[in-house]
Amino acid sequence: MACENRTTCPYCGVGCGVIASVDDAGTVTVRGDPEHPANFGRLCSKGSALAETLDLDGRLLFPQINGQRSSWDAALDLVAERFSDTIAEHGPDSVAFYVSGQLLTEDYYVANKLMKGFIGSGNIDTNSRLCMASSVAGHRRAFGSDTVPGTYADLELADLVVLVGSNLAWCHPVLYQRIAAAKASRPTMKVVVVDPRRTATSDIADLHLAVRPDGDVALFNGLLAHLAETNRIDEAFVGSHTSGLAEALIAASPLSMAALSEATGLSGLSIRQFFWLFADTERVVTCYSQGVNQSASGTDKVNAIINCHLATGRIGRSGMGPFSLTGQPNAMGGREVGGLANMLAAHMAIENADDRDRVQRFWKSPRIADRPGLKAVDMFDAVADGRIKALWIMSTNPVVSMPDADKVKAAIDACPFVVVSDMQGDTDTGRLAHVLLPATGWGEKSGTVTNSERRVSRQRAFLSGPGEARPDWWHITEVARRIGFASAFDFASPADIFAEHAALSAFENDGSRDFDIGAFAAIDEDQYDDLRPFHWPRPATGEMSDRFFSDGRFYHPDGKARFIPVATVPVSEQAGFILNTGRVRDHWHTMTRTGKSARLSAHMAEPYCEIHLLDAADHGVGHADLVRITGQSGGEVIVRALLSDRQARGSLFLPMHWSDETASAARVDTLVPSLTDPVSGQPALKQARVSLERYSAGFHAFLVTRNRPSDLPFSYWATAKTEGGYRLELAGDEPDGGFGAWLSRSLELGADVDMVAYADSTSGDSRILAFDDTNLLAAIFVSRAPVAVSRQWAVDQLNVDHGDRLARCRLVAGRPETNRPDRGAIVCACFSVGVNDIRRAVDHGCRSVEAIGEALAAGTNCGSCRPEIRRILDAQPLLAAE
Ligand SMILES: Nc1nc2c(c(=O)[nH]1)N[C@H]1C(S)=C(S)[C@@H](COP(=O)(O)OP(=O)(O)OC[C@H]3O[C@@H](n4cnc5c(=O)[nH]c(N)nc54)[C@H](O)[C@@H]3O)O[C@H]1N2
Ligand SMILES: Nc1nc2c(c(=O)[nH]1)N[C@H]1C(S)=C(S)[C@@H](COP(=O)(O)OP(=O)(O)OC[C@H]3O[C@@H](n4cnc5c(=O)[nH]c(N)nc54)[C@H](O)[C@@H]3O)O[C@H]1N2
Ligand code: SF4
Ligand SMILES: [Mo]
Repeated sequence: MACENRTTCPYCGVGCGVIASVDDAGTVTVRGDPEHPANFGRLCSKGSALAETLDLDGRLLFPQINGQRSSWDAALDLVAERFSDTIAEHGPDSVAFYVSGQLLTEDYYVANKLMKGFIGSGNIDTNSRLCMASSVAGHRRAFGSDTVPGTYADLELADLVVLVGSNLAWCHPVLYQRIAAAKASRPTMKVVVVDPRRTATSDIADLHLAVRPDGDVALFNGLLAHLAETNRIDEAFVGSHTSGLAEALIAASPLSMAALSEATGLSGLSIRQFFWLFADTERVVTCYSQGVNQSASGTDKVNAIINCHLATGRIGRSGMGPFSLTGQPNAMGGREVGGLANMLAAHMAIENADDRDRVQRFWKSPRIADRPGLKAVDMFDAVADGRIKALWIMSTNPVVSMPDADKVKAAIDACPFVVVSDMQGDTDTGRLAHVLLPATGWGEKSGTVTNSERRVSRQRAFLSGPGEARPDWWHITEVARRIGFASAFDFASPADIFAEHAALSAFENDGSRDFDIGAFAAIDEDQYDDLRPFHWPRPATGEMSDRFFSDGRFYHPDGKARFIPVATVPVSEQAGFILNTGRVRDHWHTMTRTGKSARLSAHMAEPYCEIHLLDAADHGVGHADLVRITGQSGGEVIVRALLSDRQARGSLFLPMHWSDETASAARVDTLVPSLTDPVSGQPALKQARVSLERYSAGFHAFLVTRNRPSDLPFSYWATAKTEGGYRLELAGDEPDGGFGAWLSRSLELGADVDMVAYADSTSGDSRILAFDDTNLLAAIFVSRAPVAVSRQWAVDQLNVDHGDRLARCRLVAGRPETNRPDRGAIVCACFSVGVNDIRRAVDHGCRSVEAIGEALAAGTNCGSCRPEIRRILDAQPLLAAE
């Protein structure tokens, strides 16, 4: 009998409900929870592959001190002692926590309570600084609170959905599918995508505005001016419920269409089409994500968007409003507990003396941080210059994900005392820790998360933690007790913590603060176990609507919303390419979890740079060449070129996922300077300046192997998990003794291994294959040019029987036999359907995404690959390194 557990996906902010089943043999399978109101049973490719990420490969199983296994007591005592000593000697601001939107609310609550209330410093910041800080700041400027007004249902009810700087199809796939389904059933619904790149999301767009990088403020200022000129201002709403429109209009002072075109990089026609559509449609939702937040003008972009909604009164009503899409599963929960250095707790303000007093009385704490702490970039600067001497990093991998990543790496390396809590043992950040604390992960830990629409859902444990791994809240409370705060951190369970968090949200609130979940202040273990997903607010008494601001009341002291005057960003004329960075469909951040799944690794198996065909030609870069990209402050990456007409000219797009664990030199953030938005402190992660050149290597090679090589003496390498082994792309100089000797050495191939080799002295191509009695152990394809062998076919050879020794020679050709068709690069991760399968189906008469689905099942599970199937149908495949 399988045991079923309702839980929540640990990846993106859509917050899908998952049913995880564990059978008698302990095998886990997952499916979407049909009753969860975020996804109604759907899951994307990442959610569907969750069971494949639960193995123990690379898991941190025991605490470690300086690389040696230690007991929990020794590790916790040491952390408490070093933090206490540092605070005693250098004061509370000499220590810091750098935490994460992937912590559960309960973990986050105790971390914030310890730092702000008991250590007495504001020095707790989070990777949400890199993610949501501009939205938080924009909300607070406009509404007086960090409030997301609407719900997902509003996206389906809208007649126009504007997606600004959001690649929803890949980054919030289930929400994308909900919009796509709504549009399919109501074709009058329109979608506009504002993104410099033509992404998978633009495939459902009626209008794609390939805006100039950072042209967003100009676009929405232009829209505000247009709304005023064409008498579309909702005077009644503006008069009763807002202030500051006149100043905002002066700042948005109408540019001529030519100037607006210049500032936005868009044609006059497309600008007009957008303005007319927005002006004429009452039910508009404007969703925004990292193309908005991660910018030096991020907060202004947020307010430029909100200004247009306030001006038209399109907020707080069904099917309309500004909508910030949160990235991480618990970005919202982190904001609720005050995990940002400039927040307090329960949406109270650290700058406000009454709020500080209230929180301190509630916590009965000896002290309270009296000013904001250091924001992420400043925090790592303070680590670098020695002001911060003890640092605890939880559930984030800043050596990969922070801008100026080499500087951050050096700062952590030089810090006198670094603690890292992680599930994995060997992350780029964990390698630098003095103390490593093993954390339980998804499926092993319990707590709550809040999704983009303010819906709180339970994550439930259905597996026991491996080794001695313990939940993060336990790490923190144990250290707090040892520092001397036993009674304040005497929590027995996540339910206990949640109850206190709920009580604080209601404490002396009376409707003055948006975040109130007082209904759960007395929740007990059983009720917590049974907790169904709910929207906040949920005050102890009285009903509140799921949607905020329906009564036109905001949280500034005068109850009004504010228009914020925002200045149009001048067009930058710097030399070089603009480096745009972001995500791919099937990987999550630094890949410590999705990298474990062969299916998820098949979609994009190598770090790449998307470059416009003409820019590539200008730089002598051909299809599948390697390129070297250099940042202004010296960072450098080497990645595969992916030529495309979907990329804007003058821009490069690099995914953020590869680390020193998975590639030789592909940490994108080594190229990105730590320039931040002046209001929010959020780094501009999408607008670095870089230069590009073709990288010429003595040879290129492709290796499939059952075991991971023990050494990689190549100037370029990238590795990915495959079914039955690994695939590696290599380039550089020939290793000592040649490839055969290297393979034998580094894979520890015994003398009984059957090696089949082929070399063509004219072309320089060579191939070496190693077999045991029945299986392929490794195959390497070496060439002076980028290797042309079919990757998927080669990978598949790890999983077929090669007992017939004569047939082995045929493999050397590197080409599939006709009875074993080559799938080509994997498009559908759920059913492992490749591009060649789809092309063959097209040849056999399949002419629609649905027909392909019927023939091959591709696109019929999570649906994340449907835009790519459509593109293959349109004969415009986007293929990485193939
Ligand atoms: N598959 C996958 N999904 C994820 C994640 C993941 O790692 N993998 N991470 C999650 C997290 S934490 C986050 S924050 C979200 C991020 O979700 P998104 O914000 O949707 O993703 P990104 O790829 O970072 O960037 C979005 C788009 O911004 C565009 N852009 C760049 N510069 C500009 C600009 O100046 N103006 C405008 N308008 N657009 C611009 C980029 O071209 C890119 O397509 O995704 C979440 N979901
Ligand atoms: N250039 C560029 N840089 C970016 C971005 C970008 O778009 N461009 N995006 C930024 C954004 S929006 C984000 S959110 C960040 C994300 O960047 P990170 O937060 O650094 O990335 P993750 O890989 O999600 O790191 C999470 C870590 O926590 C571990 N972990 C997982 N679950 C648990 C748990 O329950 N407990 C503990 N203790 N550890 C756990 C994982 O193994 C992993 O090491 O990157 C930012 N950096
Ligand atoms: S859309 Fe995908 S990654 Fe996001 S919560 Fe749902 S299943 Fe998880
Ligand atoms: Mo994020």
